[in-house]
Amino acid sequence: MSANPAIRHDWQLDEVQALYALPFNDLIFKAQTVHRENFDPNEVQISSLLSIKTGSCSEDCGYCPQSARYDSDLTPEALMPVDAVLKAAQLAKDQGASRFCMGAAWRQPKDRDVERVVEMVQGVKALGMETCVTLGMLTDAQTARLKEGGLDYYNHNLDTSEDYYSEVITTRTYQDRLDTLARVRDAGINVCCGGIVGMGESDVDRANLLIELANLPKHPESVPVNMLVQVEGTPLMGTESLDPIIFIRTIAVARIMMPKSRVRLSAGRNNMSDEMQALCFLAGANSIFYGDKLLTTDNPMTNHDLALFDRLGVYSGGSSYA
Ligand code: SAM
Ligand code: DTB
Ligand code: SF4
Repeated sequence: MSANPAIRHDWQLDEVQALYALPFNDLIFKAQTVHRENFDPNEVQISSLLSIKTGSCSEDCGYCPQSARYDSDLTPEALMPVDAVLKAAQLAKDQGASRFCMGAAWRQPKDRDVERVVEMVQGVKALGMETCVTLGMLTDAQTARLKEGGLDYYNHNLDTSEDYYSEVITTRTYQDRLDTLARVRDAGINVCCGGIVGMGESDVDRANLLIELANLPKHPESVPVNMLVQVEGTPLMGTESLDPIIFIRTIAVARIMMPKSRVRLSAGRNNMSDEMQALCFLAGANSIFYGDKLLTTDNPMTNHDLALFDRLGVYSGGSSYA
C-alpha cells in the first residue's frame, strides 16, 4: 500500500459510481483540481505508435482488425526490419514525440522475436526517445530480457471489466492479462495499461475497469483510455456509439482514481471534435497518441494536433511519473 493517502488501491464500486453520477461541472472541477495538484495542467505528453508486425493474429479480440479470424481489409506484414523502425522513430521524434510505442499483432512473441524487438528498443533509446512495446503475453524470461534491453514501458491493456471481458475475447483470460502485468511490474518495467470504452459495456463495467486498474498493487504509470474504433469486418462493428459525455466522465474518474498516472486520450480521437478533446484535457487527460496513424487505423493529422495544442495553449512535455 502506498504511503501517500491520495494514492488508493481500495476503490469500491459504490464510490466510483457516485463519482460518475456527480453533476458534470462538479466532476470536472474535482478532476481538474486533482490534476493541478499532480501535474502542470497545460502540459501533454505525446507518444507515437508504429505497428511493427501487422495482422494474422491468432486471438479473437472482437474489436481488432488484426485478428486473422475477421475479414477486415488489412494487409498482414511480417516483423519489420530494425532500420525501418528506427527511421519511423526518427520521424516521430522530429515531429515532436517523446515516446515511441511499437505494437505487434501477437498472442505472445517467440524468443527470437524478442531479440529483434530488443534491438529496436536499443536503437530508439539511442535517438533519445522513451520506448514502449506491446507484444501480447510474456514469459518471465522474455520480460527480463526486455528489461535488460532497456525497455521503459510495456503496454498491456485489461480492455474492459472482468465481467464483460468474455463478451469481447475468448482466446485468453482476464487472469492471463493480470499475470503478464504482474510480470512486467515485478521486472521493474513501467506499466502502460488501460482499456476500451464504447464496446457495448455497461456503466458498471466501465466503473469496474477503472477499479481493476486503480486497485492493482501499483497504479499503471500510463493509462490509455481508448474509444472503440469501429472497423468493418470486426464483430464490434455497428456497436451503438457511446455518449461522448460518458467518455469525458470516464477520463475524469480515471484522473481522480489514479492522480499521478498519465491518462492518455488514445484511440478514437479521429472521431472526436476539437471541443471534445479540449474537455478531455480539462478532465485530466495529459497524454495522446500522435502521428497520422495509430496501429492500423487513422489518427488526426499531426498538423491538426499541433494547431489544436496552439489554440489551447497546451505544450508537449516530459513523461516522468510524478
Ligand atoms: N497484440 C497485443 C495485445 O493485444 O496485447 C498488442 C497490440 S493490441 C492491438 C493493443 C491494444 O490496442 C489492445 O489491447 C486494445 O486495447 C487496443 N485496440 C485494438 N484495436 C482497437 C480498436 N479497434 N479500437 C480501440 N482500441 C483498440
Ligand atoms: C492502446 O491502448 N491503444 C493503442 C496502443 N495501446 C497500442 C492501439 C490502438 C489501436 C487502434 C486500432 C488500430 O489502429 O489498429
Ligand atoms: Fe491480436 Fe492484440 Fe488484436 Fe487481440 S488486440 S487480435 S491479441 S493484435
